[in-house]
Amino acid sequence: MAAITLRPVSRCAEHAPMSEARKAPMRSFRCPGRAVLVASSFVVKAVLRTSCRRFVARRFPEWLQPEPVPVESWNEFLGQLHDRQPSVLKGYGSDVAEKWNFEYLERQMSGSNWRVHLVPKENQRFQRVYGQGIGEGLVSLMSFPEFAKKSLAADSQHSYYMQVPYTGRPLQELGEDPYGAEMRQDRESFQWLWDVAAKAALGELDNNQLWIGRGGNLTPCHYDKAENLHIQISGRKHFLLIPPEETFAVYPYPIHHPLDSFSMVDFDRPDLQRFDRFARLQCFEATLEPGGLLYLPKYWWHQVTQSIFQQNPRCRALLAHRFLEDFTGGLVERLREVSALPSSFSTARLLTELADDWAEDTPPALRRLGDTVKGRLAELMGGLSPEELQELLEGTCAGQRLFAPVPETEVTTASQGDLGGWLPTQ
Ligand SMILES: O=C(O)CCC(=O)C(=O)O
Repeated sequence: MAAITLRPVSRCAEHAPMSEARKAPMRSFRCPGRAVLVASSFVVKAVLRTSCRRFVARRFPEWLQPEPVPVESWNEFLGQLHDRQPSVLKGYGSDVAEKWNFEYLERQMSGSNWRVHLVPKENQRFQRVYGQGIGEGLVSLMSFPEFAKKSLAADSQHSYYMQVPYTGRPLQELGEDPYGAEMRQDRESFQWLWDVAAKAALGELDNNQLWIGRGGNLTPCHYDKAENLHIQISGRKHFLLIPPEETFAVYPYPIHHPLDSFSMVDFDRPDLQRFDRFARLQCFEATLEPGGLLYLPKYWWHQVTQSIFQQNPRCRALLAHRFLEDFTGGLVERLREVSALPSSFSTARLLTELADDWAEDTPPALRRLGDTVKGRLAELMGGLSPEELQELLEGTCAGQRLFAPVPETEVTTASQGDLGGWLPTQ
């Protein structure tokens, strides 16, 4: 098969370049811990914000009222990307919205088996990492017709959610293209994203992941190490977004736990005694309609829910245009990113371990470095005491060991850029 090469197209060239965007009138957008300047178009936004607020008020308790993510014009959107702040652009993402329904996808994806997440219907939590004692569910390979039939069956015991690569590295590694001719052609509709990525210096694209479901599913709160542009093709999705600065209010699983990029808090039924900082969480919300594009910066925590229309179980498809993950790993790189808490958290943990384990011969400079990182973390988290910080680093928050050692179990993971479990059977 010919390699799938995707070249930038000129759709964005019609729009003003970034330098123009920066000249637009500016206003302040409140974001926890900092003020970010963005340009604005007041009239449209006022309407959008009102509907967003009504929605918010229905879904969240008084103490968890998210701010809406700004819905921007093209230039403002680029400005937000440039500042690495989440933002929504309406009406850009999808020329294919009308035709990507279950019937069309079934025709175009009939030649292969595809990776589908499968969880008990009563919880519908697709946390992408499964195993005994970790999370109920699994990842299974099935044909598209089987997936469509099962996910639409009212009496099914399970919920189904497909997550497959549409372009990028996983397909190139595969060496063949499992999509039908028309769906290959559809990739042209998304090529303008390359221009967006280049303008905002988002880095190298790794893959596009296609998420397909019938609605009602929940992807629990987690963060990714990749910059992400989400395009809603059909149906509607709600994103709850939490800045990296709030990491410790969402209580990540302890480092090295299979779910260590996930929050331990059940957002629907938070245990506020155990997770008391959750009650002070500052978060944002975005609702994506077909054609909507969300910029989700790396390290931002997100919980995603799909809307469901009982009368009309249409397909909900979302394309996640995902850039190379941050695997730098180098200490210097990590320290440079000290405001991106999850990675600093690992660094602090590592340095603490070093300092503790090699008490005799740990070079003083390394110990000082550990203390500096810990100090900065405590500061960023709003002035935690050294004891509280130590508790978090050790995964013993709320005064009790949160996890017994992970049980001997096979862990099925389908998270982040790892699409390795997906194989065609033809
Ligand atoms: O759309 C979803 O349900 C999940 C998307 C997501 O969490 C991601 O792309 O990281």
